Amino acid sequence: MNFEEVYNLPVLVDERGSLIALDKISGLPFDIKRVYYIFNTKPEASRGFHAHKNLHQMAICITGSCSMVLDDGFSKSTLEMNSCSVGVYLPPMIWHEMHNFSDDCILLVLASDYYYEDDYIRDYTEFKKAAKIR
Ligand code: T46
Repeated sequence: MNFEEVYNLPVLVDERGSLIALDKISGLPFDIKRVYYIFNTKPEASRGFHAHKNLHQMAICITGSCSMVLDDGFSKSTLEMNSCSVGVYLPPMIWHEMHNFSDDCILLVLASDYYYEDDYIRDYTEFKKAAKIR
């Protein structure tokens, strides 16, 4: 992979506890237009299995754990997500899959644009072809 996948998010700690604020100024590589979160995922279920053509995203496991497979069409890596102070950056044209959700997993995702189904590549063969000609 030729991009920085894992971001250690800036934690503001004081005597009351901790707070993380995310925007472009604090290091996020895009402006946020949409936020969604995934929860109550069935133990045997996996999600994702697509890449985005133009969307930039940051995924943060707020509670619990899951694993994230990243694939740029040439190499794959698997990241264990179990910290609310670590963000996984999902730039365009990265095939991603989420597996092994714990019961209590809440996966927060910050996105650079609104939801457009046209932005998804959900076919792996099509993704591999597109990744090769970039
Ligand atoms: C991604 C990974 C990390 C909407 O209507 N609006 C939305 O903003 C989103 C994200 C989804 N949807 C609808 C589309 C489907 O009918 O919600 C349903 C489930 O979406 P999907 O099957 O794409 O969910 P995941 O978990 O496979 O993928 C999601 C995001 O869609 C995707 O952009 O990168 O999480």
